[in-house]
Amino acid sequence: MNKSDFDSNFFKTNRVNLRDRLNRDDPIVVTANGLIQMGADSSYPFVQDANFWYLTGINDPDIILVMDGDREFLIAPTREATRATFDGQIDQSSLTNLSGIGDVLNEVSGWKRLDALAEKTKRLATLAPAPSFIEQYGMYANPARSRLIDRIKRHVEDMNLIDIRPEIARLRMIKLAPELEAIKTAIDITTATLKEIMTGIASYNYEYQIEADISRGFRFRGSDGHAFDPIVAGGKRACTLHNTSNNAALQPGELIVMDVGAAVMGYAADITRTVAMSIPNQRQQDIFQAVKSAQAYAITLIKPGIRLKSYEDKVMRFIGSELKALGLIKNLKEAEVRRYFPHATSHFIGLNVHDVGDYQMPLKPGMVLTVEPGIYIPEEGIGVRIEDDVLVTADGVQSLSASLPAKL
Ligand SMILES: [Mn+2]
Repeated sequence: MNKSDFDSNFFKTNRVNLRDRLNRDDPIVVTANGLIQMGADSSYPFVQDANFWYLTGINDPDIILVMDGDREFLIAPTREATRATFDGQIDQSSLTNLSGIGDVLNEVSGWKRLDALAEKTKRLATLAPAPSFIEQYGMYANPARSRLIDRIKRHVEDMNLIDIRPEIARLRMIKLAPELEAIKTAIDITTATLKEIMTGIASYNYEYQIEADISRGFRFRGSDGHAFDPIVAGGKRACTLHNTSNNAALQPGELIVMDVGAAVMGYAADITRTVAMSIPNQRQQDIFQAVKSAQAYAITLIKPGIRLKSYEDKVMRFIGSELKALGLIKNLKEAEVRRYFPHATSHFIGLNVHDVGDYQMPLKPGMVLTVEPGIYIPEEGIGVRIEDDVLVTADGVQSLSASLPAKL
Protein backbone atom coordinates (compact mmCIF):
# COMPACT_ATOMS: atom_id res chain seq x y z
CA MET A 1 0.00 0.00 0.00
CA ASN A 2 0.98 3.58 -0.43
CA LYS A 3 1.07 5.89 2.59
CA SER A 4 -0.11 8.75 0.38
CA ASP A 5 -3.45 6.93 -0.05
CA PHE A 6 -4.22 8.55 3.29
CA ASP A 7 -4.07 12.09 1.95
CA SER A 8 -6.06 14.99 3.34
CA ASN A 9 -9.01 14.00 1.12
CA PHE A 10 -9.49 10.80 3.11
CA PHE A 11 -9.76 12.71 6.39
CA LYS A 12 -11.91 15.43 4.84
CA THR A 13 -14.29 12.76 3.54
CA ASN A 14 -14.55 11.33 7.05
CA ARG A 15 -15.35 14.78 8.49
CA VAL A 16 -18.01 15.43 5.88
CA ASN A 17 -19.55 11.99 6.46
CA LEU A 18 -19.64 12.59 10.20
CA ARG A 19 -21.21 16.03 9.78
CA ASP A 20 -23.88 14.58 7.48
CA ARG A 21 -24.91 12.16 10.23
CA LEU A 22 -25.34 14.83 12.88
CA ASN A 23 -27.57 17.82 13.43
CA ARG A 24 -26.12 20.49 11.15
CA ASP A 25 -26.41 23.27 13.71
CA ASP A 26 -24.35 21.54 16.37
CA PRO A 27 -20.65 22.37 16.22
CA ILE A 28 -18.39 19.31 16.58
CA VAL A 29 -15.40 19.38 18.92
CA VAL A 30 -12.96 16.47 19.14
CA THR A 31 -9.72 16.32 21.08
CA ALA A 32 -6.54 14.32 20.49
CA ASN A 33 -5.34 12.09 23.30
CA GLY A 34 -2.83 13.39 25.85
CA LEU A 35 0.51 11.91 26.84
CA ILE A 36 0.50 9.70 29.92
CA GLN A 37 3.33 9.83 32.44
CA MET A 38 5.34 6.65 32.93
CA GLY A 39 7.64 8.05 35.61
CA ALA A 40 9.43 11.35 36.27
CA ASP A 41 9.64 13.12 32.89
CA SER A 42 9.18 10.02 30.69
CA SER A 43 5.89 9.16 29.10
CA TYR A 44 4.38 6.00 27.68
CA PRO A 45 4.62 5.83 23.90
CA PHE A 46 1.95 8.18 22.57
CA VAL A 47 -1.12 6.50 21.10
CA GLN A 48 -3.56 8.79 19.33
CA ASP A 49 -7.32 8.61 19.85
CA ALA A 50 -8.33 6.57 16.79
CA ASN A 51 -11.36 8.83 16.22
CA PHE A 52 -9.25 11.97 16.20
CA TRP A 53 -6.80 10.40 13.75
CA TYR A 54 -9.68 9.22 11.56
CA LEU A 55 -10.91 12.82 11.26
CA THR A 56 -7.54 14.61 10.94
CA GLY A 57 -4.61 12.24 10.21
CA ILE A 58 -2.73 14.03 13.01
CA ASN A 59 -0.62 12.02 15.44
CA ASP A 60 0.30 14.81 17.90
CA PRO A 61 -1.18 15.03 21.41
CA ASP A 62 -3.56 17.72 22.70
CA ILE A 63 -4.68 19.22 19.38
CA ILE A 64 -8.38 20.08 19.22
CA LEU A 65 -10.53 19.87 16.09
CA VAL A 66 -13.54 22.20 15.82
CA MET A 67 -16.09 21.92 13.00
CA ASP A 68 -18.81 24.52 12.74
CA GLY A 69 -20.67 23.66 9.55
CA ASP A 70 -18.14 24.17 6.76
CA ARG A 71 -15.86 26.25 8.96
CA GLU A 72 -13.17 24.09 10.48
CA PHE A 73 -10.20 24.97 12.66
CA LEU A 74 -7.58 23.31 14.82
CA ILE A 75 -6.32 24.52 18.18
CA ALA A 76 -2.65 23.65 18.64
CA PRO A 77 -1.12 24.09 22.10
CA THR A 78 2.04 26.14 22.39
CA ARG A 79 4.80 24.10 24.03
CA GLU A 80 6.72 25.82 26.79
CA ALA A 81 10.42 26.48 26.17
CA THR A 82 11.95 23.47 28.01
CA ARG A 83 9.66 21.01 26.29
CA ALA A 84 10.17 22.61 22.90
CA THR A 85 13.94 22.05 23.31
CA PHE A 86 13.36 18.28 23.57
CA ASP A 87 10.25 17.68 21.47
CA GLY A 88 10.28 20.70 19.16
CA GLN A 89 7.28 22.94 18.50
CA ILE A 90 4.30 21.51 16.67
CA ASP A 91 4.69 22.33 12.99
CA GLN A 92 1.48 24.07 12.01
CA SER A 93 1.92 23.64 8.26
CA SER A 94 2.25 19.88 8.68
CA LEU A 95 -1.07 19.88 10.57
CA THR A 96 -2.65 21.62 7.58
CA ASN A 97 -1.04 19.27 5.06
CA LEU A 98 -2.22 16.19 6.90
CA SER A 99 -5.76 17.27 7.68
CA GLY A 100 -6.58 19.71 4.91
CA ILE A 101 -7.62 22.25 7.55
CA GLY A 102 -6.09 25.62 6.78
CA ASP A 103 -7.01 27.39 9.98
CA VAL A 104 -4.61 26.45 12.80
CA LEU A 105 -4.99 28.67 15.87
CA ASN A 106 -2.89 28.88 19.00
CA GLU A 107 -4.27 28.04 22.42
CA VAL A 108 -5.43 31.58 23.29
CA SER A 109 -7.15 32.59 20.06
CA GLY A 110 -8.43 29.08 19.41
CA TRP A 111 -10.19 28.85 22.77
CA LYS A 112 -11.52 32.37 22.39
CA ARG A 113 -13.25 31.29 19.19
CA LEU A 114 -14.44 28.00 20.65
CA ASP A 115 -15.83 29.68 23.78
CA ALA A 116 -17.71 32.22 21.66
CA LEU A 117 -19.18 29.42 19.57
CA ALA A 118 -20.18 27.46 22.68
CA GLU A 119 -21.89 30.52 24.17
CA LYS A 120 -23.86 31.06 20.99
CA THR A 121 -25.11 27.50 20.42
CA LYS A 122 -25.18 26.04 23.96
CA ARG A 123 -24.89 22.71 22.15
CA LEU A 124 -21.74 20.86 21.15
CA ALA A 125 -21.28 17.43 19.62
CA THR A 126 -18.27 15.64 21.06
CA LEU A 127 -16.88 12.24 22.03
CA ALA A 128 -18.13 11.37 25.49
CA PRO A 129 -15.26 10.27 27.72
CA ALA A 130 -14.47 6.59 27.19
CA PRO A 131 -16.25 4.63 29.89
CA SER A 132 -13.89 3.72 32.68
CA PHE A 133 -13.09 0.06 32.18
CA ILE A 134 -11.66 -0.13 35.66
CA GLU A 135 -14.20 -2.55 37.09
CA GLN A 136 -14.12 -5.16 34.34
CA TYR A 137 -10.61 -4.73 32.94
CA GLY A 138 -8.68 -2.67 35.49
CA MET A 139 -8.08 0.03 32.89
CA TYR A 140 -8.08 3.85 33.05
CA ALA A 141 -9.25 6.06 30.18
CA ASN A 142 -7.13 8.78 28.61
CA PRO A 143 -8.13 12.00 30.44
CA ALA A 144 -8.13 14.24 27.33
CA ARG A 145 -11.90 14.06 26.63
CA SER A 146 -12.96 14.79 30.22
CA ARG A 147 -10.48 17.63 30.37
CA LEU A 148 -11.94 19.15 27.20
CA ILE A 149 -15.47 18.88 28.54
CA ASP A 150 -14.53 20.34 31.93
CA ARG A 151 -12.91 23.27 30.20
CA ILE A 152 -15.95 23.92 28.00
CA LYS A 153 -18.29 23.68 30.99
CA ARG A 154 -16.21 26.09 33.00
CA HIS A 155 -17.14 28.65 30.39
CA VAL A 156 -20.73 27.58 29.63
CA GLU A 157 -22.06 25.69 32.61
CA ASP A 158 -25.38 24.55 31.09
CA MET A 159 -23.76 23.28 27.90
CA ASN A 160 -25.70 20.56 26.14
CA LEU A 161 -23.29 17.85 24.97
CA ILE A 162 -24.22 15.38 22.25
CA ASP A 163 -22.24 12.12 22.25
CA ILE A 164 -20.91 11.31 18.76
CA ARG A 165 -19.32 7.96 19.67
CA PRO A 166 -22.11 5.84 18.12
CA GLU A 167 -22.11 7.77 14.82
CA ILE A 168 -18.35 7.75 14.39
CA ALA A 169 -18.29 4.02 15.25
CA ARG A 170 -20.85 3.36 12.50
CA LEU A 171 -18.67 5.26 10.04
CA ARG A 172 -15.49 3.48 11.08
CA MET A 173 -17.07 0.05 10.70
CA ILE A 174 -17.35 0.44 6.90
CA LYS A 175 -13.81 0.52 5.55
CA LEU A 176 -12.88 2.86 2.68
CA ALA A 177 -10.38 1.87 -0.04
CA PRO A 178 -7.18 3.10 1.66
CA GLU A 179 -8.23 1.48 4.93
CA LEU A 180 -8.79 -1.86 3.20
CA GLU A 181 -5.37 -1.55 1.59
CA ALA A 182 -3.74 -0.87 4.98
CA ILE A 183 -5.54 -3.81 6.59
CA LYS A 184 -4.59 -6.13 3.71
CA THR A 185 -0.96 -5.06 3.98
CA ALA A 186 -1.00 -5.67 7.74
CA ILE A 187 -2.52 -9.12 7.11
CA ASP A 188 0.04 -9.99 4.40
CA ILE A 189 2.91 -9.01 6.72
CA THR A 190 1.40 -11.09 9.52
CA THR A 191 0.84 -14.20 7.39
CA ALA A 192 4.31 -13.99 5.79
CA THR A 193 5.89 -13.73 9.24
CA LEU A 194 3.83 -16.59 10.68
CA LYS A 195 4.65 -18.77 7.68
CA GLU A 196 8.34 -18.33 8.42
CA ILE A 197 7.83 -19.22 12.10
CA MET A 198 5.70 -22.27 11.29
CA THR A 199 8.28 -23.62 8.85
CA GLY A 200 10.99 -23.52 11.49
CA ILE A 201 8.86 -24.30 14.56
CA ALA A 202 11.10 -27.17 15.72
CA SER A 203 14.02 -24.79 16.20
CA TYR A 204 12.40 -22.85 19.07
CA ASN A 205 12.91 -23.67 22.76
CA TYR A 206 11.03 -20.80 24.42
CA GLU A 207 7.88 -18.81 23.71
CA TYR A 208 9.86 -15.56 23.77
CA GLN A 209 12.08 -16.77 20.92
CA ILE A 210 9.00 -17.07 18.74
CA GLU A 211 7.81 -13.66 19.92
CA ALA A 212 11.22 -12.15 19.05
CA ASP A 213 11.11 -13.50 15.50
CA ILE A 214 7.53 -12.30 15.04
CA SER A 215 8.52 -8.80 16.18
CA ARG A 216 11.47 -8.85 13.81
CA GLY A 217 9.32 -10.12 10.93
CA PHE A 218 6.72 -7.41 11.45
CA ARG A 219 9.21 -4.53 11.56
CA PHE A 220 11.50 -5.98 8.89
CA ARG A 221 8.54 -6.06 6.50
CA GLY A 222 7.82 -2.41 7.17
CA SER A 223 4.79 -2.46 9.47
CA ASP A 224 4.39 -0.16 12.47
CA GLY A 225 5.01 -3.19 14.70
CA HIS A 226 2.48 -5.11 16.79
CA ALA A 227 -1.16 -4.00 16.73
CA PHE A 228 -1.55 -5.58 20.20
CA ASP A 229 0.57 -7.52 22.69
CA PRO A 230 1.49 -10.77 20.94
CA ILE A 231 0.27 -14.04 22.47
CA VAL A 232 2.57 -17.05 22.17
CA ALA A 233 1.29 -19.75 24.48
CA GLY A 234 2.22 -23.43 24.62
CA GLY A 235 0.18 -26.25 26.18
CA LYS A 236 -2.05 -25.32 29.08
CA ARG A 237 -1.01 -21.67 28.95
CA ALA A 238 -3.07 -21.32 25.76
CA CYS A 239 -6.15 -21.76 27.96
CA THR A 240 -5.48 -18.34 29.49
CA LEU A 241 -6.85 -16.39 26.53
CA HIS A 242 -4.68 -13.28 26.79
CA ASN A 243 -1.48 -14.93 27.98
CA THR A 244 1.12 -12.32 26.91
CA SER A 245 4.09 -13.13 29.17
CA ASN A 246 5.48 -15.53 26.54
CA ASN A 247 8.23 -16.70 28.90
CA ALA A 248 7.76 -20.44 29.22
CA ALA A 249 9.90 -23.23 27.81
CA LEU A 250 8.28 -25.17 24.97
CA GLN A 251 7.82 -28.89 25.51
CA PRO A 252 7.74 -31.60 22.84
CA GLY A 253 4.17 -32.81 22.47
CA GLU A 254 2.67 -29.36 23.13
CA LEU A 255 0.47 -27.32 20.87
CA ILE A 256 1.40 -23.63 20.57
CA VAL A 257 -1.15 -20.87 20.01
CA MET A 258 0.21 -17.76 18.28
CA ASP A 259 -2.29 -14.87 18.24
CA VAL A 260 -0.59 -11.88 16.66
CA GLY A 261 -1.14 -9.01 14.26
CA ALA A 262 0.94 -6.34 12.58
CA ALA A 263 -0.30 -2.74 12.34
CA VAL A 264 0.02 -0.65 9.17
CA MET A 265 -0.86 3.05 9.31
CA GLY A 266 -2.53 2.16 12.61
CA TYR A 267 -4.76 -0.55 11.05
CA ALA A 268 -4.60 -3.96 12.70
CA ALA A 269 -4.38 -7.52 11.48
CA ASP A 270 -5.39 -10.20 13.98
CA ILE A 271 -4.49 -13.77 13.10
CA THR A 272 -4.09 -16.95 15.14
CA ARG A 273 -2.43 -20.19 14.19
CA THR A 274 -2.00 -23.24 16.39
CA VAL A 275 0.96 -25.49 15.65
CA ALA A 276 2.44 -28.66 17.15
CA MET A 277 5.99 -28.83 18.53
CA SER A 278 6.21 -32.47 17.46
CA ILE A 279 3.93 -34.93 15.65
CA PRO A 280 0.48 -34.27 17.15
CA ASN A 281 -1.38 -37.14 18.81
CA GLN A 282 -4.87 -38.24 17.76
CA ARG A 283 -6.62 -36.20 20.49
CA GLN A 284 -4.82 -33.01 19.47
CA GLN A 285 -5.71 -33.66 15.83
CA ASP A 286 -9.38 -34.26 16.69
CA ILE A 287 -9.62 -31.01 18.65
CA PHE A 288 -7.81 -29.08 15.93
CA GLN A 289 -10.18 -30.53 13.32
CA ALA A 290 -13.21 -29.55 15.40
CA VAL A 291 -12.03 -25.93 15.57
CA LYS A 292 -11.21 -25.91 11.89
CA SER A 293 -14.68 -27.20 10.96
CA ALA A 294 -16.27 -24.61 13.24
CA GLN A 295 -14.34 -21.85 11.50
CA ALA A 296 -15.27 -23.10 8.03
CA TYR A 297 -18.92 -23.27 9.14
CA ALA A 298 -18.79 -19.75 10.63
CA ILE A 299 -17.37 -18.30 7.40
CA THR A 300 -20.20 -19.82 5.35
CA LEU A 301 -22.68 -17.86 7.51
CA ILE A 302 -21.13 -14.44 6.92
CA LYS A 303 -22.84 -12.26 4.31
CA PRO A 304 -24.57 -8.88 4.16
CA GLY A 305 -27.74 -8.71 6.21
CA ILE A 306 -26.91 -11.22 8.93
CA ARG A 307 -26.78 -10.14 12.55
CA LEU A 308 -23.80 -11.08 14.68
CA LYS A 309 -25.98 -12.17 17.59
CA SER A 310 -27.71 -14.97 15.65
CA TYR A 311 -24.41 -15.85 13.95
CA GLU A 312 -22.68 -16.19 17.33
CA ASP A 313 -25.52 -18.40 18.58
CA LYS A 314 -25.22 -20.70 15.56
CA VAL A 315 -21.45 -21.03 15.88
CA MET A 316 -21.81 -21.72 19.59
CA ARG A 317 -24.25 -24.55 18.87
CA PHE A 318 -21.91 -25.95 16.21
CA ILE A 319 -18.97 -25.97 18.62
CA GLY A 320 -21.28 -27.43 21.26
CA SER A 321 -21.96 -30.47 19.11
CA GLU A 322 -18.23 -30.82 18.40
CA LEU A 323 -17.53 -30.69 22.15
CA LYS A 324 -20.15 -33.35 22.69
CA ALA A 325 -18.57 -35.57 20.05
CA LEU A 326 -15.20 -35.06 21.77
CA GLY A 327 -16.74 -36.32 25.00
CA LEU A 328 -16.28 -33.01 26.81
CA ILE A 329 -19.91 -32.03 27.48
CA LYS A 330 -23.21 -33.88 27.71
CA ASN A 331 -25.67 -31.23 26.50
CA LEU A 332 -25.57 -28.04 24.41
CA LYS A 333 -26.59 -25.59 27.14
CA GLU A 334 -24.69 -22.31 26.81
CA ALA A 335 -23.05 -22.68 30.24
CA GLU A 336 -21.69 -26.08 29.19
CA VAL A 337 -20.33 -24.93 25.82
CA ARG A 338 -18.74 -21.83 27.36
CA ARG A 339 -16.63 -23.97 29.68
CA TYR A 340 -14.50 -24.89 26.65
CA PHE A 341 -15.28 -22.00 24.27
CA PRO A 342 -15.45 -18.94 26.52
CA HIS A 343 -15.25 -16.11 23.98
CA ALA A 344 -17.03 -14.63 20.97
CA THR A 345 -16.28 -15.89 17.46
CA SER A 346 -15.91 -12.52 15.77
CA HIS A 347 -15.03 -8.88 16.32
CA PHE A 348 -14.44 -6.01 13.93
CA ILE A 349 -10.87 -4.95 13.20
CA GLY A 350 -9.60 -1.55 12.11
CA LEU A 351 -7.79 1.23 13.93
CA ASN A 352 -8.42 -0.71 17.13
CA VAL A 353 -7.82 -4.44 17.06
CA HIS A 354 -11.18 -4.91 18.78
CA ASP A 355 -12.66 -2.20 16.64
CA VAL A 356 -15.62 0.00 17.41
CA GLY A 357 -18.84 -0.65 15.56
CA ASP A 358 -22.50 -1.30 16.04
CA TYR A 359 -22.59 -4.99 16.91
CA GLN A 360 -26.42 -5.06 16.65
CA MET A 361 -26.50 -3.83 13.06
CA PRO A 362 -26.80 -6.32 10.17
CA LEU A 363 -23.49 -6.88 8.37
CA LYS A 364 -22.74 -4.70 5.35
CA PRO A 365 -20.14 -4.83 2.56
CA GLY A 366 -16.91 -3.13 3.63
CA MET A 367 -16.88 -4.50 7.17
CA VAL A 368 -13.82 -6.47 8.23
CA LEU A 369 -14.02 -8.96 11.03
CA THR A 370 -12.16 -11.86 12.57
CA VAL A 371 -13.45 -15.42 12.69
CA GLU A 372 -11.77 -17.10 15.63
CA PRO A 373 -13.35 -20.13 17.22
CA GLY A 374 -11.32 -22.03 19.81
CA ILE A 375 -11.48 -24.97 22.17
CA TYR A 376 -9.59 -24.86 25.46
CA ILE A 377 -9.26 -27.87 27.77
CA PRO A 378 -7.09 -26.94 30.79
CA GLU A 379 -7.39 -30.43 32.30
CA GLU A 380 -5.76 -31.88 29.16
CA GLY A 381 -3.30 -29.02 28.68
CA ILE A 382 -4.65 -28.32 25.20
CA GLY A 383 -5.76 -25.01 23.70
CA VAL A 384 -6.55 -24.54 20.00
CA ARG A 385 -7.62 -21.32 18.30
CA ILE A 386 -7.73 -20.56 14.58
CA GLU A 387 -8.31 -16.96 13.55
CA ASP A 388 -8.64 -15.43 10.11
CA ASP A 389 -9.69 -11.98 8.96
CA VAL A 390 -12.55 -11.65 6.48
CA LEU A 391 -14.10 -8.87 4.43
CA VAL A 392 -17.86 -8.73 3.96
CA THR A 393 -18.50 -8.30 0.21
CA ALA A 394 -21.62 -7.47 -1.78
CA ASP A 395 -22.52 -11.14 -2.20
CA GLY A 396 -20.80 -12.84 0.72
CA VAL A 397 -17.37 -12.93 2.26
CA GLN A 398 -13.72 -12.96 1.26
CA SER A 399 -10.97 -14.38 3.48
CA LEU A 400 -8.04 -11.97 3.60
CA SER A 401 -5.63 -14.39 5.26
CA ALA A 402 -6.30 -17.49 3.16
CA SER A 403 -2.71 -17.51 1.90
CA LEU A 404 -1.70 -19.10 5.21
CA PRO A 405 -3.70 -22.32 5.59
CA ALA A 406 -4.23 -23.54 9.15
CA LYS A 407 -2.74 -27.01 9.65
CA LEU A 408 -1.17 -28.93 12.51
MN1 LIG B 1 -9.04 -11.51 17.63
